[in-house]
Amino acid sequence: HPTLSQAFAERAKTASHPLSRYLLRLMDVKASNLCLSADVTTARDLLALADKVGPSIVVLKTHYDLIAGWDYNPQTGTGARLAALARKHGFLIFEDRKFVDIGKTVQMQYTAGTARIVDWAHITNANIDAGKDMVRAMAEAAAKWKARINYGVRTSVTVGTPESDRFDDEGGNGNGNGNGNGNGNGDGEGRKGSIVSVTTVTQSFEPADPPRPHTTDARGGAPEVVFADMEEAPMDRGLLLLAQMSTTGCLMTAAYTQACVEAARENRDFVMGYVAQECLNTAADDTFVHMTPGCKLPPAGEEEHGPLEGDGLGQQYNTPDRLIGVLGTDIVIVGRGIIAADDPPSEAERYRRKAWKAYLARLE
Ligand code: 5IU
Repeated sequence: HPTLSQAFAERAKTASHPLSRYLLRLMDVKASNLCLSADVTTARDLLALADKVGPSIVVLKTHYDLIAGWDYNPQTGTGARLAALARKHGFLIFEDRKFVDIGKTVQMQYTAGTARIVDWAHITNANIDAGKDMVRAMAEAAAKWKARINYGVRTSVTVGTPESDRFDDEGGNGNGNGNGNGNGNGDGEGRKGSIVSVTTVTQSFEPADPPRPHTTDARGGAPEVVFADMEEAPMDRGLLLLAQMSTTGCLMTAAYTQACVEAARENRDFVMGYVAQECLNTAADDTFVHMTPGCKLPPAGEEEHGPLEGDGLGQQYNTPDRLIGVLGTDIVIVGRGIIAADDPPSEAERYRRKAWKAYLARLE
């Protein structure tokens, strides 16, 4: 397929999704096609790791639900702090949530509830076992979120202490953001369960304005320092379809994978691409991006002897060379290969160099 021999910088011009165009350009500027799977267990470790490894990666993959001490505050919480690190170092945040349910439920899980994933994760993913309509449901939810974040008027009602639940006038669909974090009436002084403040937040972004630095941290955005020539990340959200998994005995059939390809083509303005084990672009106008987990390198200095060992729990590994050069993925996702190393930042650099070399070799 043409995307296999095309430079990321070229694909950045033609990709159908605005966030893919941004990501491909970022990959070119940072010379990186590495995603860190930040599977650590505390919010403190997650933020420290993101800050240290940030320079080497273009995507940070999270599982917010395995993080102890995740702070849900939309202004100052873990999501907002990750988004600030994403701007500082230039990477996108990918919450590996693997949504799967009826359309209405995934809309609510994506935009509301505890974590309000859409607020801080540029990218998330979905398993489409429940049928293709749920992709459209998520696209709709993201579009609504974007309209609201850009020029909405919101009223948020803060109940109880800042840590307790919040609700708003839209039945839990709003952002709950703004200045209503229990201030105005004395931070945290309110009794649990009583209304301590009601704040109307009016935002004044013009719809036609080019993106610009935001005052709210929870939105993701462009790198501030390291890659000052990159414009602001577009205020878009993207979805990756879970087309194939890396595990032994994976039950996803070829028909399921093909349904993912069809769903992607039908939702080009929301679906950026796939989490898959090989390139799935086949039509001439497919511009999807592929990310692949199950990636490891043999220890530094050791030659590769045959297939890499799995983790004993179903995970199987391939080298960046094989995933990028032979199977045709774009971005490799590495977790324990980096996290369990003595020095994760330098190990991340080793993975970045290998994966980038494999990409350059593919262009020849
Ligand atoms: N992950 C996989 N395989 C998949 C999918 C997701 O391993 O097919 I979809 C996730 C699980 C974990 C990370 O968060 O990617 C891989 O971590 P390790 O590199 O530590 O195996």
